[in-house]
Amino acid sequence: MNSHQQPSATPALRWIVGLIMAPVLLLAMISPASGAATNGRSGSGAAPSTVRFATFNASLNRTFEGELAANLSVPYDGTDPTTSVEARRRWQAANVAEVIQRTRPGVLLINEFDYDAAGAALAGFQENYLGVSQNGAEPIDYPYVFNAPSNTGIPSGVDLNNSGTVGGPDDAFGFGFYPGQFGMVVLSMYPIDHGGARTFQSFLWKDMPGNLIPTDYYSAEAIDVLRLSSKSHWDVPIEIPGPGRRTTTVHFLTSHPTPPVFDGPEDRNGKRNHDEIRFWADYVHPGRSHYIYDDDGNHGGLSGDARFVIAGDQNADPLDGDSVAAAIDQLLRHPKIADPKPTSLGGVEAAAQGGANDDHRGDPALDTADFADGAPGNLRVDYVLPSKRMQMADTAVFWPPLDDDLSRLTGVFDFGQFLQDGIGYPTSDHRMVWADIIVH
Ligand SMILES: [Ca+2]
Ligand SMILES: [Ca+2]
Ligand SMILES: [Ca+2]
Repeated sequence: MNSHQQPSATPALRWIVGLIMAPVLLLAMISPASGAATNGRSGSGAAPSTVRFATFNASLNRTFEGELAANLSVPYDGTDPTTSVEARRRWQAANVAEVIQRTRPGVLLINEFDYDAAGAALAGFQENYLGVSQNGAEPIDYPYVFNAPSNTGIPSGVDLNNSGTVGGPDDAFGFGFYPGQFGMVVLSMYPIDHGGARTFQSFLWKDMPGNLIPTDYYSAEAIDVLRLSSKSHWDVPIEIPGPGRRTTTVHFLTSHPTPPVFDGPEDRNGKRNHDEIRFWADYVHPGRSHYIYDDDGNHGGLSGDARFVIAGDQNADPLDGDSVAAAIDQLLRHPKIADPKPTSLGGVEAAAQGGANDDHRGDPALDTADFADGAPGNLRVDYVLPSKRMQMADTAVFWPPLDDDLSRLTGVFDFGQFLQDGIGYPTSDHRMVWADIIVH
């Protein structure tokens, strides 16, 4: 399940139209390219001063509250994933864990991981999936986590979608059927400064100067309560130990802007997506961050010399898809932000799925998501973007070509299976993106 395709329980039919095209076009997949190169390398491959930062929309969201925690409460036992929904969901979680075990990020954002206040889903994932060898890969332990509430599924009490009634996923502060659906979590091998962490869950959209709120669409009552962040925006300070007693703080700036679709001519989601991306562009720029306040009421953004890495599914491609023009360029062309431009062989191969991909202007090597090929096609939407103060050693999108054994972890979309249980991929329609950053 991805952000372009809302949950199977949604009555909206728009996404189905796009998906109908997918299986036909996927059958036209070409034979894999030759070459031994793979981005499915194992081991961190990183020198001591280098830290692998990663983002992965892992599609670990479920239809009902508590379902993910129940799925993850026991390990996957190897049951044929075609025999039951439970087995299939545990198999998918095991595949997500294997991607993480093989890429071994030091600091990882997972998007689309349902939030529960007790942290039950996260604890189950750590103990029963990451902590268990998947297909011979080394188990992986993240002693430090950051987990906090998401606006998804929290009732706003206002008719946000102008349906004439109040309630349901479209009237929540962020689209979701229950609180925390499509949430996010940060996993780290390095200590997290929880006292210095900041969340921006309740920041109001109207408080961003020059915002794009479609004021002719929303009621005055709606504008008064609209939150900017569809999930949340977090500044999570990671303490990276260096030579001697030196420690370097890297601010891990995480979010998951709303998909710029599922709306009308007013483009309310496209405009919110644009401004959710803009939030970090302003936050890292001392001249532009004065208006920002966090959930504790503290104002401002990062200082000019702060080290940071922006991570997340931004739901915006620089050239293709439905986002507001130049939405992601706010980050990619920012004077303080570097674009590592990670690539994969699998993305190049998948462009042969045709349809919308044939008209894309973006280089498919940069794509990070295998979306429906009727629309929008495969896109670059997932990013790891370091501050220019830090050098980069290596970067990639985890999307092996089909002749690589690890392509079983990314696979090809199964439309029939998607209709049955919402899991049309071995892991996700998004791919993990990582960058090795030289911190010290
Ligand atoms: Ca409504
Ligand atoms: Ca596709
Ligand atoms: Ca593309």
